[in-house]
Amino acid sequence: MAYKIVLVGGHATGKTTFAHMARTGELLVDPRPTIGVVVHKIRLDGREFRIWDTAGMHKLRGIGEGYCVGAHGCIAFYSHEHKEACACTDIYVEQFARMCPHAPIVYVSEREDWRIPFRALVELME
Ligand SMILES: Nc1nc2c(ncn2[C@@H]2O[C@H](COP(=O)(O)OP(=O)(O)O)[C@@H](O)[C@H]2O)c(=O)[nH]1
Ligand SMILES: [Mg+2]
Repeated sequence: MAYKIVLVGGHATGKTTFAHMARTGELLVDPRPTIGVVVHKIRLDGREFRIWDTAGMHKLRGIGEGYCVGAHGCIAFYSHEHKEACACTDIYVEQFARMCPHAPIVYVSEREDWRIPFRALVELME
């Protein structure tokens, strides 16, 4: 079984860069705003995760909170460099919590080792 993990956060809080790092181990040069959602499969510690990298901008959010359906966990992104975007993160976190009241949410900020939030989620999910 693969865990479904939704990445939420305001624009430019680092979701796509984080997803790229988790997939490739490399920093993403020149990321573009995400449109709707992009789903990636990654493996860590013998587990499989499907990570849903959602758009931060309201106009690009597509079905928005609909992406949360059936999620096992959430990673919420905050950025010191984009403080105004953090208010959006709060809104998306609230939406996630409404849609998936029993799924854990972990919070990340800049340049964190991508494995840490996944391991924290596994502890909470299992
Ligand atoms: N300082 C810093 N900048 C980051 C980090 N992650 C992403 N960025 C920069 O933030 C901008 C937007 O990143 P992106 O991953 O597209 O954000 P998203 O909109 O949340 O998907 C880019 O210029 C990235 O280089 C990080 O961990 N630290
Ligand atoms: Mg993005």
